[in-house]
Amino acid sequence: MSLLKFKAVSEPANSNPNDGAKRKILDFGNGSDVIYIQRFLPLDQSWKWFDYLDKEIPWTRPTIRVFGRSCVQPRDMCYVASPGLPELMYSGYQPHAYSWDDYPSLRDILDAVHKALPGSSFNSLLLNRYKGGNDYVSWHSDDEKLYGPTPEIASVSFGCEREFILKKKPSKTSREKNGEPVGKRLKQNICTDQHSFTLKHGSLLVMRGYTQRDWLHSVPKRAKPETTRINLTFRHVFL
Ligand SMILES: O=C(O)CCC(=O)C(=O)O
Ligand SMILES: [Mn+2]
Repeated sequence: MSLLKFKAVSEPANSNPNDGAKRKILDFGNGSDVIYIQRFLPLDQSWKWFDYLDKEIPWTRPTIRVFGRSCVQPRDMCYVASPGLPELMYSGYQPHAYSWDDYPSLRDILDAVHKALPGSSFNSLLLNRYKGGNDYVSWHSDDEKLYGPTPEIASVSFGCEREFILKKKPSKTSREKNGEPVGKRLKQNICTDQHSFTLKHGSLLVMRGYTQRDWLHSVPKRAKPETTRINLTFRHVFL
């Protein structure tokens, strides 16, 4: 049985209805933090954008390589990037980079994200579409070199609510280096080694600092069929 416990990040039942528009900053320690704004975009505008993205984006479901095996990625994707950036490559797959000019609504969503995060400048976007509960993204971190040592990743969600889970990467070597008994450390970290968010329609979640270096994240499968969810992750690629 795992000693790790979830810390679910959610609204208490008697919370103020305006609280959803507020930003919550969760400090995960050691220079990693996450911002969550549940009601980042107005709901009606978010549904218009959901319909636009669902219909207009040239979604593909590529074949990727996982542990040396070819498999169809368990969700649809699309990639948009500013001109002149290095190509993105993940799991042996190089997606075509579409232009922001082809999808004007993406610029409007990007503007809203930039307004919420002054000082940030995102120049690429990975879009994911989960067509039901069977679609998912497995444990990973977005720690590719082209995003730099402390990537800021701004994630906007539309449609069906899904669980987004972060768990700390195992760091046995650093524990051993510190000379601490492993069992003691595990007890101290209880309730803080895993965090779960229910990402709402129109929400914004931002991973910052060392979150990609020290944490993994996933959107697990669901037993229920579920409706479609679309997620946009804005990133900054360094030249
Ligand atoms: O769908 C999500 O919320 C996360 C997607 C993600 O982690 C990714 O595209 O790297
Ligand atoms: Mn990711």
